[in-house]
Amino acid sequence: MKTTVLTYGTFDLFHHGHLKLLTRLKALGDRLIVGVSTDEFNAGKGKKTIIPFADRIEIVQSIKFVDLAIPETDWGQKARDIVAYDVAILGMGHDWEGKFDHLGSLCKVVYLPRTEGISSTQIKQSLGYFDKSHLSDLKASLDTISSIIERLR
Ligand code: C2G
Repeated sequence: MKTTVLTYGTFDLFHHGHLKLLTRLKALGDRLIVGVSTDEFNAGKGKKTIIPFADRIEIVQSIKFVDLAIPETDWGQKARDIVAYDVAILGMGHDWEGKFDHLGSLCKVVYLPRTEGISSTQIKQSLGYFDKSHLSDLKASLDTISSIIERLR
């Protein structure tokens, strides 16, 4: 009897926090199904992604231990997916703690610790830092570093 694990996410700018979570979820069972939020569903979450849905789901499906990637189109689909795929465990990062407990009547619901120090939002902010509006800040920092080096010579 295969144990199917199910999770959902945006997986924008896929990073090691996502990978670690998916790795730990797969270790809970034999089959891992990942719902990837569509761009339209993300708009509903108030999330604008950098990477379009088609590319985000292709990346997730390409992960060798992900058995199936499916579109996530609405909040209500979790219950349908749990039944349709005979899911034993729904797993999410702990930022969702408690939000899906109501699905506990259909399957086990677990929340795993997030990976600290990385998030799609942080990556976007870092990318934003190097746009032209920050060049003066960057130049000032470089000038400071140069003067410190001069003094140390
Ligand atoms: N995550 C993590 N560590 C991070 C970042 C994210 O463990 N440093 C986890 C999140 O807790 C989540 C999963 O990776 O379980 C996907 O994160 P997001 O792409 O941010 O997904 P989110 O926008 O939270 O969408 O219906 C549920 C939603 O689709 C979840």
